[in-house]
Amino acid sequence: YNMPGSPLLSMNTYLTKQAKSLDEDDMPKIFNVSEQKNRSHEWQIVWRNVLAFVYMHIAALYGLYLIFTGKARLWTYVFGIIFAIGSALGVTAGAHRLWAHRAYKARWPLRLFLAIMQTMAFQNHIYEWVRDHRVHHKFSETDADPHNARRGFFFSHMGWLMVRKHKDVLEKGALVDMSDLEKDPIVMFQKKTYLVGMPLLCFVIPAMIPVYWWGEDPWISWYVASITRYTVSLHFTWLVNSAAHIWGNKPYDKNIGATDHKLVATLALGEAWHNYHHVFPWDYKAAELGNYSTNLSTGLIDLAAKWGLAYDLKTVSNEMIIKRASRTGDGTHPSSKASNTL
Ligand code: ST9
Ligand code: ZN
Ligand code: ZN
Repeated sequence: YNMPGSPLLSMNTYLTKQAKSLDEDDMPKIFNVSEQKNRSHEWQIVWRNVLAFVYMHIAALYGLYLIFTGKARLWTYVFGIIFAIGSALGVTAGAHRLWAHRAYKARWPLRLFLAIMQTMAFQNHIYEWVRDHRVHHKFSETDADPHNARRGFFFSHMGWLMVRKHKDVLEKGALVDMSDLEKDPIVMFQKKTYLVGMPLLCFVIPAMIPVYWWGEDPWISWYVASITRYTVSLHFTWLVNSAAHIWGNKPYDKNIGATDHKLVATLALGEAWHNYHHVFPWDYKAAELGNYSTNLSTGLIDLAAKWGLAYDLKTVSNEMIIKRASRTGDGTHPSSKASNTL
């Protein structure tokens, strides 16, 4: 019955072909994909960090309760806010714009000042912060991005700090040049002494100042000026990696994940004009729009430049910005017709 050309034979060949293609092509692919997925996106939880974050958040909720029920002294509030802003500037004007992006140059007294403030912020030492951040820019929203926003809000916000890094982060991260930081004695000194400097500057000293200077209760000082101040600052920072990679406008490049988010920009002292920043990372203002109220970090750098402590400030011409916005923007840039007619 199996005459060439008979329907049965063609059915046979069809089935064999199907089975073969499943065996040899599809099946291994299916297995590979899921295997790879499991291997690469597996959450290898680091319990030490999870426990630390759980303690921090319970303590910060208690601290917020102390704050909102008016249990702390007025000066403790003022001090907490000033300390939070100072430490944030060490991250934004220091680790971020100066060291990660080389958007301007700074004389050593300013570098020392920024390194001390960055230590107060405990967001890892400058060298580690910069390495992760350079990798974030270079391999944005891929597995090599340490806080890859494609893995969702929680992962990019804080989840990435509670699991082992994806192998691509380590492999591709190794390609990033860090030799400029290795030549900066202030950065290397901070790295070497971080395990002593950080706990003192981020937790012990800010808890002691209110006690010794205006007689704050040590218990309240610890929860308000240390833990809550630190936890809230971290969330404001983390929003740049989560919210400003998920929600907001894309005036300069609609094809990337990073967005301009005015509220987060204000809270993060100018660091969530993030669509702009990913397109023009060398601009010391990290923004085109907004002013000092939505970009306090630019205010500090401008002041330092006035005093001769910062120099070679890099920026981008209006012409270049408008050209780029009209070529790749989403139409929300002030120069675009779409937004003018809105
Ligand atoms: C924090 C950082 O919160 C926040 C950063 C935010 C960034 C925001 C950016 C936006 C702009 C700025 C906005 C500022 C706004 C401020 C406003 C505030 C009001 N490349 O890491 P390990 C290699 S920190 C190349 O241990 P594991 C390297 O060889 C919070 N290589 O990986 C390394 O060895 P070594 C407090 C890399 O084991 C080795 O791998 N800190 C790279 O997977 C091992 O590295 C914490 O919570 C790379 N990028 O562990 C601690 N990375 O270092 C969190 C690694 O010797 N960290 N390698 O050279 C950890 O516990 C661990 O890193 C881990 C991963 C568990 C997360
Ligand atoms: Zn980003
Ligand atoms: Zn950046």
